[in-house]
Amino acid sequence: MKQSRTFIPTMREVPSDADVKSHQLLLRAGFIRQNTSGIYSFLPLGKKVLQKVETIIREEMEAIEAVEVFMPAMQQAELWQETGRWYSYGPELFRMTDRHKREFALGATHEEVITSLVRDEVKSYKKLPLTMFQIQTKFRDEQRPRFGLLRGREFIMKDAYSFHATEESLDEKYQEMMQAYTNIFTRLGLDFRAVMADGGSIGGTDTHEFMALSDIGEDTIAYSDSSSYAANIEMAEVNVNYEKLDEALREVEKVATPDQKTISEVASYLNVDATRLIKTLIFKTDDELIAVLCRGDHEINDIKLKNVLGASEVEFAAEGDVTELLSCGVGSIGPVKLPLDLKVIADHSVASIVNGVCGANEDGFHLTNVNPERDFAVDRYEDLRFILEGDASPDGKGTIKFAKGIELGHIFKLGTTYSEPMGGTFLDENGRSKPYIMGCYGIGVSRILAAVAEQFNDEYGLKWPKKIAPFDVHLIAVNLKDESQKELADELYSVLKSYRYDVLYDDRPERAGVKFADSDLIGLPIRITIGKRASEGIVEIKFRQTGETAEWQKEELTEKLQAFFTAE
Ligand code: 9G3
Repeated sequence: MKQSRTFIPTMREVPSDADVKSHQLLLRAGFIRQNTSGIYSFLPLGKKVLQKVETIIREEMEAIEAVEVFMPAMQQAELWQETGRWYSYGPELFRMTDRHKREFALGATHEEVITSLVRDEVKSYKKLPLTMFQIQTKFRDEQRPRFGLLRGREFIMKDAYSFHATEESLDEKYQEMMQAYTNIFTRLGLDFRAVMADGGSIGGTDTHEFMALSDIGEDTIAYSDSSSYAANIEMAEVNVNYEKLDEALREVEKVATPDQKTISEVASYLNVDATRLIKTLIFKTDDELIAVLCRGDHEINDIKLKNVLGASEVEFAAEGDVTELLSCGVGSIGPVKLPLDLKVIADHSVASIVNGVCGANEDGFHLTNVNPERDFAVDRYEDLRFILEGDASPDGKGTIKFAKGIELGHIFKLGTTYSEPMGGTFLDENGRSKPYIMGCYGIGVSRILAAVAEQFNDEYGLKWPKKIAPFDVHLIAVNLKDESQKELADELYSVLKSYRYDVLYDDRPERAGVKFADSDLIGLPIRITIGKRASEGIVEIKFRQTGETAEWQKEELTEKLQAFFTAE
């Protein structure tokens, strides 16, 4: 492609509203443009990377017998009403009505649509398993779209859905998807981890996320420094043996702690370690208030709490509810003498506290020498806290470390979560009607561009991995007014095209400096510069990943390029 004939609007200055490197560079290098908040256009370079990413995904999906479909974005509300999600999802789900006032959801995902398709056609176990996928635009009215393609409101997803007659069949496909995803992210050249994750409101059992390691990632990964254990911190189990101090139990004492509300304030005021404090929080679950206890130096993991309670949502009780319940502020709550009908659930660590400190349920006072079971009852002990760096790894091997990650893939075992309410059933070999057992598998295709840009850049610009670079070669003629340069550049352009290289030929009447700066910004794997030694048939080579340069004879060009592009 001749650069003078395409649309690559590069920018020198850093766009003010772009706050992460990937967003700044994808804008500056002319890959994308923002239309409005969370909504982007892919310009020629961006579209070419998307196509190469989609090709790799299609190859790996087809390799595990997933067949491609394309479903509508417009989804009749009735389908979402069948699963109840029309009512459980709020403003994040774009909704609209047609000219006849019929209601629609703008596709945020396609579980309902694919299940409605399959239930009308697949009636027998003989037609199972069946896996279908699409690469299609999704719409989610995110509260705070940010970081460009990393969190948009209109984005491209590969979403796959599988239908099975048995759990074993789903387990098998789930493992195949794990491997296919591993192949995809490896071929993209990404530094990623597959981590155990939480199914969230999607339900189902097992679920894994594929995280591109990045300090700007919104997710935190807890991984072992000496095993393959890795989990999203949301669901990382804590499997620690808390040693109980061998101390004589002392009498509970009420002490004045004027204006000491936070854990660190009370700990320093009473000169006790935060590990001695019993943090007491009042949560509101679907239908009741509940007291939740953990050690002062720990944080309650609300996702674990939701799963342990089997609630659809849990949140901190409002200050007003707490004052009404306990006639004190949230900073003074303690587990002693709580209302008998208030359920008390505690993290395992609380059981090992001896002569602890807690709120007196009276503003300005705390209790010391408080001992679980002697001074307050706990209905159940559970794993309720966020794992911490330094904790023992739950698999018993090594210590936990944290890393930040960008979620690029998420796979779920859905079971019958959708087939049941939607009447998606088949007849098994005994003629009995059963709901499909399902799985679903997503990849954030447009988000991949940003993740790769986060992992492959330097102060000069982007550095695309060979397999997904928008072009293979950037061919630059320093001075097209110089006959020998023009001649050699045109010759090499047609030679390289004849060898099926994707060439971006910078034939613009621009100063060499501008061409070089744009070339570094755009970040194609290899740059071939035709300059002062053109008459000798010698060209300058620059490898973008390493910055290394070389001089090649034009005769050896294709052979050396072959070696470069076939090298792993
Ligand atoms: C919604 C809205 C946002 C959503 C969903 C529904 C996330 C929703 C989870 C999934 C699960 C899998 C198939 C591909 C892989 C992921 N955000 N999810 O269902 F209405 Cl507004 O999408 N779906």
